[in-house]
Amino acid sequence: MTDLSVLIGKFNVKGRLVALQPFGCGNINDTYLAIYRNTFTESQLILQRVNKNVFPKPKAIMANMHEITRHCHEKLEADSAAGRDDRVWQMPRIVKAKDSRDYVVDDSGDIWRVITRIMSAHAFDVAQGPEHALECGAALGHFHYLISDMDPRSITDPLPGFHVTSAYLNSYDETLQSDYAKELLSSSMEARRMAKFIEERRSLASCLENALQRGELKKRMFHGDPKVNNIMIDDVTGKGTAMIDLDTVSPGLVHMDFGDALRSICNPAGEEEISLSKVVFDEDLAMAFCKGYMREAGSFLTEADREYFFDSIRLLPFELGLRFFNDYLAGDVYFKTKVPGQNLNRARVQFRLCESIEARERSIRGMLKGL
Ligand code: GN1
Ligand code: MG
Repeated sequence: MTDLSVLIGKFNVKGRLVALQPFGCGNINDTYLAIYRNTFTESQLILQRVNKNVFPKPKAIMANMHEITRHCHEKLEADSAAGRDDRVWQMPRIVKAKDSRDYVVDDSGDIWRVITRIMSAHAFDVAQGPEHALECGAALGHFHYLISDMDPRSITDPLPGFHVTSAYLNSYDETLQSDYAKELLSSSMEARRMAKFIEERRSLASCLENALQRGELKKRMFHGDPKVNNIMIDDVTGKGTAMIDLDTVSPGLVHMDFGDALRSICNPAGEEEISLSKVVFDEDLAMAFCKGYMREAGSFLTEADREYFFDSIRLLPFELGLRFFNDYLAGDVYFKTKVPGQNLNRARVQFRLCESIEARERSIRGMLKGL
């Protein structure tokens, strides 16, 4: 077991460590909050172990983060100096190790990093209401603007196959062949219901990939994981101020971000709800989010981009449900779980949300047209 206080001591931080405790509820990396104090001030930092079972090249993740934060910090400073913004947009900074590297490697070969915490701001696990949803949209739109002119060649693919829905289907098909998966399917009616849900929607999986191949959509830089608790809201003004969790920022379809943010924001019951009747796609929250997003990103989206917005809203809950269900059948090897069957339940929630979106298709399409 790594001694965390010894580990964080290898980073270049001033003051005395007064607290170090688990933080947040990410499904992938291990995250801790560290509080340092000296006579006059306090600093709060985030210590994280990059999950090497998920990210095949953790050092590349750090090189990417270096490049992304460098690019965005420069742009943020230029915009702020020119008085272009109505608020202070923020982004975490990497705290260097004492040997000047961006990370520390522990005895088991794991990569640890320290980044600054965005102060006087919070991220919520579920949407708090339309004002909050609008600010989440603005924060994502502004983030897309910030990364829009990055050179995609400066980024190493953090997670090959990430958000390629057809690739998740292929991997699910492989998982289905295992005895373990067959056993789970034969013993659980709910698991069989999930499998049927997937079979009925196979053709959905490649709708955006096909549009990309036809040249109707093109890749831009995207965040990859813009769920509601990765969007920081300023405590004082209530406005969006930063996007966090930058591990998956890479070239991709902004649609994946758009659909993923709506998947998370428009389901106030959250990803762990047991009672499916509470899982409903909230159209008021969706409209508020879209208004905020379009205000910041509307200028660089094409007509074709907008054509595929509905498909992305339906696709992302399907994709995440498929990923959760696949992980359940594979023995919970990817997403962290606390109780048995948690990934099965997470899949149930996402598929229910997908059904709720399908039932509201006409109304959601109408709302999107009006943007
Ligand atoms: C994972 O890191 P975290 O917990 O925010 C996952 C996302 C999922 C999300 C669902 C790299 O995100 O794709 O949408 O769980 N990240 C990765 O909660 O797989
Ligand atoms: Mg993440």
